[in-house]
Amino acid sequence: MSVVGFDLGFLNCHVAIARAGGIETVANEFSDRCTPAVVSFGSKNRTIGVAAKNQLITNANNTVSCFKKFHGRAFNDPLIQKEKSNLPYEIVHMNSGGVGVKVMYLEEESIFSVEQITAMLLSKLKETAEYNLKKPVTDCVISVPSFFTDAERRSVLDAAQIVGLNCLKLMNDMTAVALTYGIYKQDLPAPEEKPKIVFFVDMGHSSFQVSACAFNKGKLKVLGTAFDPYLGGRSFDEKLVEHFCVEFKTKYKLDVKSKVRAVLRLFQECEKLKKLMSSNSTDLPLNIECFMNDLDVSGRMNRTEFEGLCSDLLQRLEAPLRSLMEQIQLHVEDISAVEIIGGATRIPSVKERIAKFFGKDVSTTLNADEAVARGCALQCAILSPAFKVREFSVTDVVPYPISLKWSTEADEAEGLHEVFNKNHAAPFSKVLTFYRKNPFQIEAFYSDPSNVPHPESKIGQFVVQNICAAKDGEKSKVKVKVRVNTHGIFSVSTASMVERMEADEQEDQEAEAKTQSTTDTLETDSSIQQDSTEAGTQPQVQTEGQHSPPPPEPSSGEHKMMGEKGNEKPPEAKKPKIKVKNIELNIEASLVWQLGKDLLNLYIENEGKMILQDKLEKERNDAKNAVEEYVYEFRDKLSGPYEKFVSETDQSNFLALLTDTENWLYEDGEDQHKQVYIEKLEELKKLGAPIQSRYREAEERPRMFEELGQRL
Ligand code: ATP
Ligand code: K
Ligand code: MG
Repeated sequence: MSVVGFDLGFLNCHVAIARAGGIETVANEFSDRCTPAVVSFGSKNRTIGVAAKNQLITNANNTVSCFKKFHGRAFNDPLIQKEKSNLPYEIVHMNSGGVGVKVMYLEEESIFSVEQITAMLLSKLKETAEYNLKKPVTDCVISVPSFFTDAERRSVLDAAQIVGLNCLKLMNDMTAVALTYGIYKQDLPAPEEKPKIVFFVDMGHSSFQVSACAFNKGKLKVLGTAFDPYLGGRSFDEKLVEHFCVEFKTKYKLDVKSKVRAVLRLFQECEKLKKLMSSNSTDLPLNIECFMNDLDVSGRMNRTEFEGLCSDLLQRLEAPLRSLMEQIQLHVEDISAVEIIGGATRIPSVKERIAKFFGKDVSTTLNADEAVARGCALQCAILSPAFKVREFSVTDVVPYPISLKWSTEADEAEGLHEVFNKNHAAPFSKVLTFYRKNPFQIEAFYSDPSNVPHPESKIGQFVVQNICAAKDGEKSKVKVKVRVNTHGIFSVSTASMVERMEADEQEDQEAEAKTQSTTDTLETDSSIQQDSTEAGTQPQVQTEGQHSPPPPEPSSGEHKMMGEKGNEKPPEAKKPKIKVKNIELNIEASLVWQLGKDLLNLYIENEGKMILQDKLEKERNDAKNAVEEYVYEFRDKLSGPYEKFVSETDQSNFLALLTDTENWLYEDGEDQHKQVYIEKLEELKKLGAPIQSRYREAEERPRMFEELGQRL
């Protein structure tokens, strides 16, 4: 069992692991705790993370970045079409309906779905975790923005599956941060006391998210979330890029946008400039050598000017903050702290705007870059039976109201019901009861599409199969369990048909014994029957949350909320002599987003091959580098410390061989199989080893005597 948390950022990813000492964020092979979300394709291998970022400009067409938002979206999605024009690589329409990238890989044109690209990134993050944990990693918790819809979440889960990660939970960014904040806090109010309310604000590269959380000892509950999914650090970079494009047009007559490479370089320089302005309010230069047409360009900017350029972006900070205040119906005075995280909250004016809104200073007690990954690792530790961690319960919310629509039998009107309202506790399940003679279909959708930042309001269709009329020809009672699961994904999880029949006393007792575990449900059944209408267009809803039930919802029409399972009245003593049998029903789901088993298996197989290819290429390169290093080392030493231990002829022959080998490395030996390099090295070592051992002997013998002499 591994305990690992991954912050899958738009720009920057972080890995946190649990070790004996607690939770820590760990570094990759470049000793960097931040791994860029970049995957680059070459003629022999892929590079991922830091090494790939270095190829953003030199191998622009085959270096994939900014792909997080492709998840769960169709190629013709307006967001995708907008992004497309700014990407240096080509994106394509996958047969599955989603987005893919087209790159040159192993000297062939190759297409990879966004799930595959994220899988590649995850494989690097997994490798970082494995390297630090010194064992294989499977179990993990992965972060997603709280505004991700089911389609996006499913797509990220598919990516995790491709690299063999068992994602125990897709955790909302902000909830992970809240967990990091709360779990070690000593001063939280007792469970029955008024909770401590904290706001969390995150501005990353691609989005702005806020959440409000209520903390008591041992638990946190998310009260609400709000966001601007298109406002992030890169929006500020874009403003600078626009500004300099205009400036360079007049100053140098350059059409920057006509050259992808130039735009990319300008973006990089503007990001650097933006960061510099965070700690510096004076005029700062922007210089790019050989920018276009061999021209060096330069410009300048200062913080005040920058704030002017970005005034509309700063304005946009307020809407999500206001929306959240309205959702939770609290006053600013009720908020104990406003904690900010995310790289872009380092922009002074962003911080100031947030502080101004709340009329109080914002706190930066959390590590702005690592809080998400740490929270994910903490959640993973809580979920893992193998790891001891403080008990802490986390209740998240449903970000968008979810409604169900179902087909009905001929004489009835179509049914409609909002099964999860906005900010309903999650994960959560509810049992709905229908009266049916035939299979029927339930459609799930987001009932307030205008507030969902995704063009698809459908979630999926679920056909409840194998339903037939009861023995007496009447409608059968069908219980359908719907849930928002731990990943924040909706599903119709199970369905059963309740078959009732008269039973004699003895049989009745037997039946009771057999259905002991479902007694509560039986009791509920009889009360539902009393309330049910003949038409049965409205189902009865019974909550079965993994958490305490939400505050009672206003019940409308025949819709009735029942208490949490286990809280219900004990079965009445006198029951009709009726035997009840639950028959499990098949549910056929067709989801808006689904890769499908075959494709997933193909991707798993291909990822395995690519990992192997990368490994082989690395070994080949290492073997080649070993030859090169040997050449350089011996050339230096043959004319230095080894000189005394080799005859003149041997020395000059060896030096000649070294020069030949060096030349070979740049010519015929440039691109050979690993074995060729290994043999080459052996050949050199045959000459080098005797010299080396003569040297060592001569060097070490006197030293040994010296040490011995000192001891005597
Ligand atoms: P997202 O949360 O949208 O998926 P992310 O998690 O990858 O993105 P972060 O790493 O939190 O994003 O933040 C990256 C952004 O923060 C970039 O736009 C970067 O330029 C910006 N940033 C980092 N440091 C500073 C700084 N000192 N001043 C201004 N901006 C900064
Ligand atoms: K991040
Ligand atoms: Mg982030």
